[in-house]
Amino acid sequence: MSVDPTQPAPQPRRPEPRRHLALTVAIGALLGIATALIALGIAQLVAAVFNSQVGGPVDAVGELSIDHAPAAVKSFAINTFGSNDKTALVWGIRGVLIIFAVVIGILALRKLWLGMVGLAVFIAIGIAAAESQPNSRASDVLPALIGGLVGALFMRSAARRAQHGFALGPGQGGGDQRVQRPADAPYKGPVGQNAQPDRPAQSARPAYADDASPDRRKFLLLSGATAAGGLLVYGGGSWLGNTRNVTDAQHTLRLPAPTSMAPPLPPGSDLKVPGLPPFITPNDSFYRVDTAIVLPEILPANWHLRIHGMVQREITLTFDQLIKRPLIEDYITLCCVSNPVGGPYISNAKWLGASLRSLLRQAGIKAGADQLFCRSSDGFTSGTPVATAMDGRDALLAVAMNDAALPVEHGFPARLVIPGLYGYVSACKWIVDIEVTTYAANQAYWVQRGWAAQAPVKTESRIDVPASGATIKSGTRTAIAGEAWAQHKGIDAVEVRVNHGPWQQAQLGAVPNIDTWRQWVYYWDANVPAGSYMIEARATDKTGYTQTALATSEVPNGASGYPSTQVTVSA
Ligand SMILES: Nc1nc2c(c(=O)[nH]1)N[C@H]1C(S)=C(S)[C@@H](COP(=O)(O)O)O[C@H]1N2
Ligand SMILES: [Mo]
Repeated sequence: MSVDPTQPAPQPRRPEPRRHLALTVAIGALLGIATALIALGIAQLVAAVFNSQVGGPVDAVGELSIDHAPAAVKSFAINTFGSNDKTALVWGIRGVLIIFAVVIGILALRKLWLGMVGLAVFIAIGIAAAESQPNSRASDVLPALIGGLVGALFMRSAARRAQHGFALGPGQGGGDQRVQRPADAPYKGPVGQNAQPDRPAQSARPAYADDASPDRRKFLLLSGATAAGGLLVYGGGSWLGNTRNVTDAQHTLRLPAPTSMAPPLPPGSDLKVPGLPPFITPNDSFYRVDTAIVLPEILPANWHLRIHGMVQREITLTFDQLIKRPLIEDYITLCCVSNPVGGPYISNAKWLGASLRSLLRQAGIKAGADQLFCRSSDGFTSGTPVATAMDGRDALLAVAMNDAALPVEHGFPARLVIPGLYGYVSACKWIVDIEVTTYAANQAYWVQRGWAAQAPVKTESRIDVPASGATIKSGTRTAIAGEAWAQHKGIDAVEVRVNHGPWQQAQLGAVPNIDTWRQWVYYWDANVPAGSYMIEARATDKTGYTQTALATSEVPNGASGYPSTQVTVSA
């Protein structure tokens, strides 16, 4: 190290050793943490770009420690942190890393090469951890290597700035190069004016609080910005890597054949009326409703479902265990309580999943429990009646939809689907926790916000064609068509009327079961004078109940009323 000519001669004595020590630790900590963050951030990003299956160095070290941890440590972690054991481990590793980063930063402040050696040790550990994984590839050296290199470059430039800016030069017994002034010498301001005589405090300022040198300011700015940038890149890299891994996991997931296969769709379930949506909604056009801003990206390997609360035996289910259970296939129509009459928040799919009832039986529900309080990984909750889950309908812990793994936006890797209940009380996506409890004890997300705790689907119908505002030539045979639904009751009839005339029976499509919507069509000859006409429909379910004419809004338990469409008949 060359002697800096701008620095005054070293002083023989440290006037404030404790303060000095604190400053060294603080600057060293900032230097070390900024180095670690930028190195780990870049490493995480590189891992994502190369689509590493090992992840960034923190994940790799985590895996390595899981693989080599003694059984006692493992069971301690699982018992203490439960299904959060991996999260706890990763945070533990991050904590240890930060401590070492601080040590390396302090070392680098004293002697840059010492800091570099410390950093090299970390790069080596990162590389060794990545390469020791069974699924590692040659390119898995790159994250730690490139991250470490960027960290080293930053550390070199920042350490120099710190040494100059704070006069904590190397090889001087730690910071004896601080600018010293006789304690009673009047301080001259930066533009050389005399200090105010009534401001003696200025002359008593500690030397290292002296007017900030450009180097010091640069060091603080550089380290702060680098630390913040490192965090951002780390977050972005983790997210990107996870997204890519989840997409891979979805595509490579091999689901066992169902034990109970859904029958093929009966002919005529699709009436093929132009303008009617298909009987089965393709996954990419299935309606989506949730509170997630950032979709949960959960790897099946990291997924657990915990069933606890008022049960005889608590259960923690892994994804592998879930798909090894007997799997049931069923066509189920899902709809949202906030669907207005005639609205789009309803879709129909073929689901594959394990029986929720059989899982709950295994756990053993205690007397008095009436609510399944389901929690998703992002904190959303839904409350399902125990009775509905247990009454024998196909209440499914679903893993697939229309022969494919669940799309991320529909709950990958697992969600609930229960015919007959609105989604917010039955269809928890990204489900990770079921607490068997009571309605008195727990209020779910939308219930806290004024929606009903109990929300069976209302018997309803929708008119899709003709579109509202359509013009029909008088005397033209016109298809009036749509869907009707009363999940787990089944649709028995749909009627149509024009301008409050007599109700006419519509033809019904075929259905595979009572859990789906049902298409219907009525052919209208339109033998009427030119003018404006209102077409309405109403459904009757298999319990004999006809949907009410009473129009209500969606809050608190679903909209009701006849769907209608207004058309013009031209001469
Ligand atoms: N985790 C989670 N699950 C959720 C929700 C949510 O916001 N978060 N919304 C519910 C509501 S209100 C409905 S209607 C259905 C919609 O499911 P879909 O998006 O797959 O159609 O999911 C239910 N499950
Ligand atoms: Mo909903």
